[in-house]
Amino acid sequence: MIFSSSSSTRSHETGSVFILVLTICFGLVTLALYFGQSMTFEVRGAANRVSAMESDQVLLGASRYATFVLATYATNGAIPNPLDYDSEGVTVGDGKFWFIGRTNNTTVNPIAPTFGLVDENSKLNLNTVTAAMLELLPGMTHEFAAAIIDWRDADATVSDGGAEDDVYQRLSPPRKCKNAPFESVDELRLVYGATLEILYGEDANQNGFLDPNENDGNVLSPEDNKDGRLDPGICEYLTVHSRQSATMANGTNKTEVSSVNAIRSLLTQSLQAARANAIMAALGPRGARSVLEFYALSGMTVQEFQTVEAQLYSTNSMAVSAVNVNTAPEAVLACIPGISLDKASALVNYRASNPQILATVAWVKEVLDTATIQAAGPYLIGQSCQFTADIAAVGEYGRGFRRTRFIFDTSQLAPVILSRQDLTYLGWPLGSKIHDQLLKKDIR
Ligand SMILES: [Ca+2]
Ligand SMILES: [Ca+2]
Ligand SMILES: [Ca+2]
Ligand SMILES: [Ca+2]
Repeated sequence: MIFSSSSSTRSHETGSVFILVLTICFGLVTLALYFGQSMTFEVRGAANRVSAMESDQVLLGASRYATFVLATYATNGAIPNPLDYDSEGVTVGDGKFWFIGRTNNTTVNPIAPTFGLVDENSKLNLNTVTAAMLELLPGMTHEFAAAIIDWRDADATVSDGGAEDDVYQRLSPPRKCKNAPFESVDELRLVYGATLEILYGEDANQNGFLDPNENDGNVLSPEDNKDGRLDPGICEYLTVHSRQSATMANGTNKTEVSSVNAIRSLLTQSLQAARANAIMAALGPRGARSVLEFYALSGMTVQEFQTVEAQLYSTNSMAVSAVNVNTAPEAVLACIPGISLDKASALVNYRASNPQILATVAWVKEVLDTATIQAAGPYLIGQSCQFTADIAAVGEYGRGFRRTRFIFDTSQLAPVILSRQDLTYLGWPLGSKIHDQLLKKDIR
């Protein structure tokens, strides 16, 4: 019995040691797995950080490329032709970038990305646009248009339906009405009555086309009408950066179109004296109030007009920040005095079917009658000096996504960056097709 008891104790001890060894082994394996997984996360994290740094460098390279494109193709108010430069999946080192663009043909419903630089002069200038023009924008209300004017005007007089200091003081927390010009379009968020719906509409990620969550009703933010068409907010059509240049690229001053003497002098230099006299006679003693009116009244041929067009300028306050009739979407053109929705649509259709005409504004005379040109002329131009490069960038294997919107001014000798805004927080802007292509290449 004693022997039997000792044998049983040894057997128990062996069992205990075995369990102890098993426990230790299990612990070690757990530790090894934990460290293994932790190192995997560390490696992935490091790879993502490297990709993010790559993306930052790609962004920098893309902004320099945009500067080059504008310096080469955007002199004297010209619009760079998207066929002359790369804007889609451009390779920089191991990364890539895209210029997120807008379609020039607004009769087409955008359901996929467009690539290219965006003309800021295709939009209404928030600091000069009138309340009546603002009210014609899609989704705009009379009250919000009035509040926008009150926000930027220096006085404290409340416009009909608008808001000045007393309204802002009643808010929680109270704030003051700015009573000074807008510095960015996003500043509209501070204006009384602003909602994300009015400002950004269905285009929550501000990429200019319909993403799945922008066409699913209330399933995912934003709320949309699920009609298969993109209904953007007013920010799509507004800028604070459009500004005509008073000088040519070579530094010479442009000619004020309403000055009869200055126009006579320009025409005499550019054309035969007899022809210049005939044009001055056609213009009459009053001259023209806008470049378009000048062309409509002058009786010039398109070729004659093109020899002087780039040198013409108007210091009229609306003309300085006027809309480029060659690039503006239908919704913007419809806000211009004298142009209703049907004439805006006629302009866009004519432009879309005659893409070769856009080097001059002369074509507008084929669509609008002289009376409409006289009313709309001061608000329309054919040149642009500010452009947006809305850049999406990724590093190696499509990782480290970044998006930054640069706005350039080309009125000086070299393009200058006016503003730089990080939009990475809005999420992936290039649709599922490009996303899936990048994922397939991510072999890690
Ligand atoms: Ca005010
Ligand atoms: Ca969108
Ligand atoms: Ca939705
Ligand atoms: Ca819709």
